[in-house]
Amino acid sequence: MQWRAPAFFAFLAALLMLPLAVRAAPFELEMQGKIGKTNDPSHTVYRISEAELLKLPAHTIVTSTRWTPKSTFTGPLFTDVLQLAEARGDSVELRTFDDYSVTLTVSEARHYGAILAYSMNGKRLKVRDFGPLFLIFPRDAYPSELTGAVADTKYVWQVKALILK
Ligand SMILES: Nc1nc2c(c(=O)[nH]1)N[C@H]1C(S)=C(S)[C@@H](COP(=O)(O)O)O[C@H]1N2
Ligand SMILES: [Mo]
Repeated sequence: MQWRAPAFFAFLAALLMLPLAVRAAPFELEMQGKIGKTNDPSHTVYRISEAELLKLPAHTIVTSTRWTPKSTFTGPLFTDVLQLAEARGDSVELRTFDDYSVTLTVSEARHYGAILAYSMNGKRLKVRDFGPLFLIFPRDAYPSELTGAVADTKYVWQVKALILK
């Protein structure tokens, strides 16, 4: 019977480590450009950890988008994220993991209360379903302003960096 013990403990160890392997690595959001605060050795970038982003007050927008049915999106206000690095620019370029880029004004994001959503219907967004961060506007509340070809360019998923201009 004694030979079973090592096998049992190896099995137990593998079982305990499983969540570590399955869990996605924490994401980071990078801010650059006209920012007042940096946290990297070159003093040009402010890296926001996932933990720091999750600590910001969570806001909710219930809306459909062109890609998703009516859903509850949760995340910090986009303007609260900008404040983490003391952003000064009037406009901000969003860059994504799929190399898309669009530039918005900070005032339009503030006006509509856009959020950087990390979850949809209570589930964290994965990179393959618009995660880790999806810029959401209250489209259903302002259909004439927030639908159409120009507005569509502003719903940005897979956000990885914000460049203040
Ligand atoms: N991450 C990411 N977000 C994005 C895009 C993209 O290519 N990647 N395209 C933008 C543009 S230009 C528009 S019009 C719509 C495109 O959506 P579609 O690819 O479903 O047509 O999403 C916007 N958000
Ligand atoms: Mo587009």
